[in-house]
Amino acid sequence: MARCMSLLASSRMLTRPRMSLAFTCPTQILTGIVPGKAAQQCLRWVSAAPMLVLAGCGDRQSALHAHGANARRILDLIWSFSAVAGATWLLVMLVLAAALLRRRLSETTRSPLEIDSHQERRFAQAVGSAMALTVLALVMMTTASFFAGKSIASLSGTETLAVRITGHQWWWEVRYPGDDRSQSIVTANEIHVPVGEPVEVELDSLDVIHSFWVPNLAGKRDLIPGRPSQLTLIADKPGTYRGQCAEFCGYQHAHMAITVIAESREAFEAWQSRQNAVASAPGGEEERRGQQAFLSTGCALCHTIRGTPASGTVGPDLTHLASRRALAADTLAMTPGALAAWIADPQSIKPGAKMPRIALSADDLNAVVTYLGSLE
Ligand code: HEC
Ligand SMILES: [Cu+2]
Repeated sequence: MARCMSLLASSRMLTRPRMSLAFTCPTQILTGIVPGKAAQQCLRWVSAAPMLVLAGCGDRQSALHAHGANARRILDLIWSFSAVAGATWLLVMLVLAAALLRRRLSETTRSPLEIDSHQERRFAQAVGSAMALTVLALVMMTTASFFAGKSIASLSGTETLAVRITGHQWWWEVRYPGDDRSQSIVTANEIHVPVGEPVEVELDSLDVIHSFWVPNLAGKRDLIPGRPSQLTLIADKPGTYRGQCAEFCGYQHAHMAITVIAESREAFEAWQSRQNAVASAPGGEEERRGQQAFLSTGCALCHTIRGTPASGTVGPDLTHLASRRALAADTLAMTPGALAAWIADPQSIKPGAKMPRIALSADDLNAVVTYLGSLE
C-alpha cells in the first residue's frame, strides 16, 4: 500500500520509460524510478478499492445488520457511541477552526508572557466545562453499556436448545447434546437453529484461544482452553449468517469460519432427525470401494463416520458431510471437485491444516469422493 501511495503521489512515473531494474527499493520508488509492474500492481489496488468498500456492505456477516435481540443491543451501542464520538470530533474541530481563525484576525503586539487575568478566567471556564462534558459523556456511555450487557445477560436461562462448540485449529466442532449418547449430533462448522428461539451456545477450546463471533446475531465470546464460557444466540429472521474466529489463533486463523442457519422449527427438527441417523451404507460398487479406501488408508484414525468402524476425533465428524454447505471451515464450497481437491492435497488449500496429504490412487480418490459425497 505504501508503495501504491507513493506511486500515486507522482503520476509522472506512470509515463516514464521503463528502466531495467532487477528490483525496487523504497528510494527508487520515492524518486520515481519504478518498473512498470509496480505501477500495474498499484492500479490494481486502486481499482479494487471500491470493491473492498462495497464488500463491507454485504449483510451476511455484519454487525450493522442485526438479526437477533442480542445483536440489536450491541448495534444500539455502536450507533450511540458513534454519535457521541462524532459529535465530540465535530466540536473539537469547530473550536480548533475558531481558534486558528481568531489568531489570524487579531495579530496582537502583546508579548505571550503577559498575563491577562480576565482571559485566564475565561480559559479556565472553557477547560472546566469541556472536562465536565467529557465526564458526562463517559458516564452516559458506561451506563448505556451496562444496561446493554444486563439486557443481553437476561436472555440466559430462557434457552430452548443447547449447542456445544469446541474450537480447534482451524475448524469448529459442533455438538447437540441429546438425552442419551446415541442421540447426540456431531457436526462441524455449521450450526442449525430454530428461528426466534434463544439457543445456549457453550464454548470451549482444546488447543489455543479462539473467539466465536457471528456479528449478525451476537457479540464475541472467547473460547479459552479449560474455561468453558457461554452465550445466548437468537436469530429472529430465517437465513444464513456467517461468523468467523475473531482471535488470532495461528496460521489458518483467517480460514476458520462458521455458518449459522436459522430455519423454521419444522425444518430444524427434520434436519435434527436426519443428523441423528447413522451414515447411509454404500449404495453401489464405487461407494463400497470408497468406504474401503477410507477405512484402510488412515482417514478413519482422525475422522468418525457413525455406522462404520471409523471413530477418530482429530478431525471433523463426516457422518453427514454432504449435508453441509462448505468444506474446511468455509474455505471451499461443497462440490465433488472441491472435495477431491481437498482430499488430494489439503496442504495446498489450507497450508498448516492438521490434515496431512495422503497419497491415494486416482481411482481410490474418485471412489472416496463418491462415497463421502453420498453421506447426506
Ligand atoms: C491426522 C488426522 C487426519 C487424517 C489422517 C485425515 N484427516 Fe481429514 N481432516 C483432518 C482435520 C484436522 C480436518 C479439518 C481441517 C481444517 O478445516 O482446518 C480435516 C478435514 C477433512 C474434511 C473436511 C471436513 C469438513 O467438514 O470441512 C474431509 C472431507 C476430510 N478431512 C477427509 C479425509 C479423508 C478422505 C482422509 C483420508 C484420505 C482424511 N481426511 C485423513 C484430519 C485428518
Ligand atoms: Cu481461531
